[in-house]
Formats: sequence, C-alpha cells, structure tokens
Amino acid sequence: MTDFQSWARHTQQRMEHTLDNLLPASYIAPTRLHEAMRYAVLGGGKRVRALLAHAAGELCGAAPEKVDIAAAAVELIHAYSLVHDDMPCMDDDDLRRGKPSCHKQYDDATALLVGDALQTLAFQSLATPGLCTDPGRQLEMVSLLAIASGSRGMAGGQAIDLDSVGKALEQSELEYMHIHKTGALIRAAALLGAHCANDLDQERLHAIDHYAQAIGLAFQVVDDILDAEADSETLGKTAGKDAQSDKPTYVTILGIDHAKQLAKELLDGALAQLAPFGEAAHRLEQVAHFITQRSF
Ligand code: GRG
Repeated sequence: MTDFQSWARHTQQRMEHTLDNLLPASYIAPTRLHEAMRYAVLGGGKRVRALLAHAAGELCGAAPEKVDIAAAAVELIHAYSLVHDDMPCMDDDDLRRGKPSCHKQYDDATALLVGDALQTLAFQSLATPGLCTDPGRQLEMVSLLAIASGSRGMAGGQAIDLDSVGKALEQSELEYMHIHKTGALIRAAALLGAHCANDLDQERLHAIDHYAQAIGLAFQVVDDILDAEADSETLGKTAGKDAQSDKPTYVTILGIDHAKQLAKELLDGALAQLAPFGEAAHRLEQVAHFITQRSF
C-alpha cells in the first residue's frame, strides 16, 4: 500500500467514525428516518471532499479532530445532494454506491426528509461550540458552506443542469454549471479544512482556494470521461439513464482527447498553486492526483 493509500484509508476510517457519532442512532425516534439517514451516509463513498479538507487542514496546521467535524459537515451536504439527485424528479437513479438508492430502499417521502435532515445536521455540526477558537471565523465557515450549498452554489448548479437537458451548451456554459453544481462544495471542503487552523495564513488560503477551484472542475471533467468510457463499453442502457444521455458533457463538447487534455491542464494548474509550499502541501498534491487519475 502506498503512503497516500494508507493515509486515505486512515482518513476515511476516522470520517466513518465521526459521521457515525454525528448521525442520530437508528433506535431513536423517528427510527425509520434515522435509519434511512444512516443508510445514505455510512459505509460508502470515496470521501474525496473529506480528504481535501484534511489535506488543506494539514497544510495550514489545523488539528485533525477539528477538521473531522468540518469535513463531516461537507460529507453530509454531499450525501443529501446524492439522495435528492437520485429521486425520480431529478436523475431517477436506482443505485448509489453499489446499493439501492435511498428512495428505492425506503420511499420518496423518506428520501426527501433524509436530504432535508442531513442538510440541517451539517450546519448543526459546523456550529459545534469551540470548533474555532475565533467565533467570528466559525460564523464565516457556516456562511461559506451555506453559500456553497445553496442557490448560488450546488443547488443553483443543479437547477442549471436540469435546465440544460436537450440543449447545446458552449464550453463556458458547461463550466459555469459545474463550477456551481460540484465545484462549489469541493472548494468549500478545502477552505473549511484550512479555516480549522488557529492562525489562518492568507497566502496559503488563497493558494488552496485556487487549487480547489481547478481541482473541482477537473473532478467533473474526469467524471465525464469515465462516464463516456463506461458508456462506450456498455451497448445497452437502462431506460432511466436515457435522460442523462441528452445532457451535454465535456466529452460531447470537446471530444475525449481534448477532455483528457483539459483534465491534465487543470491538474497542472492546481499543482502550480502548491509549489511555493513544498513538502507541506504533499497531501494536497496527492489528493489532486487521486481525483484526476481515478482510472486513466
Ligand atoms: C439535489 C441540490 C441537489 C444537488 C445535486 C452534486 C449533485 C447536485 C449531484 C450529483 C450528481 C452526480 C452523480 C454528479 C457527478 C459527479 C458527482 C458529484 C459524483 C458523485 O460524487 P463522488 O464521486 O461520490 O465523490 P462518492 O459516492 O464517492 O461520495
């Protein structure tokens, strides 16, 4: 196992533990809702956003116990977005993380409430007393996550995505959509990890911000490439996926070779931001490689 793999596994395990503690036990009423919340969050996912928060926290000298809470808040928002995204009124996906999606395992109404409750639990977690020595900074963190998740962030990006079905988008329009839909939360993850440090170095924060914006976009370009490669290997598609095939992607707009080139340029741009920090930024470098080299 490489150094990165063992760090990632260790971080994923501590995130599982943190999330397990933050989520209400399934024997507490309302038991079905709590069980479904735990189903949607625990035991799956790569925890990419948590890895980013921890790597950024490490560069800024944050205590890992504090980053755990900030990273968990981001993972709770991410899990809520996946639960809602899978519902019939959105992407209508039956499977998530290798098991039935939340509305399939439970029902639509429960899945809706799971998303609502995970979102509020995220903000409750970020409001944990003492998370920051400076209460003003902690308020900034709450605001940062709210903006990244709301209509000027992820939810807004999702609205643009739904509106783009069947339309021919320019690359700049596609980029605008992804910067909001997936990029905003990825950026927030890195920034929140950094904000957990007692003394916030503005130069590092600035570099982390630019790194995270590039890597957030790279994440989506790679996702489109992986989807296109998986689709070309699969001749038949399920009826539920047909709507997604109408959606513009980096591959449909640029072609696979240019999309790969773009992913490489975004990775290089992200790494360039870290260069002044040398070894102290090696975890962020590793996470960038992990995000962009998931299979090619
Ligand atoms: C419903 C408000 C609302 C927003 C949904 C992020 C999002 C917005 C939808 C996700 C749709 C999707 C599958 C996009 C592709 C990229 C992506 C975010 C994949 C899932 O993220 P990973 O790969 O998932 O980090 P894991 O399971 O590893 O956590």
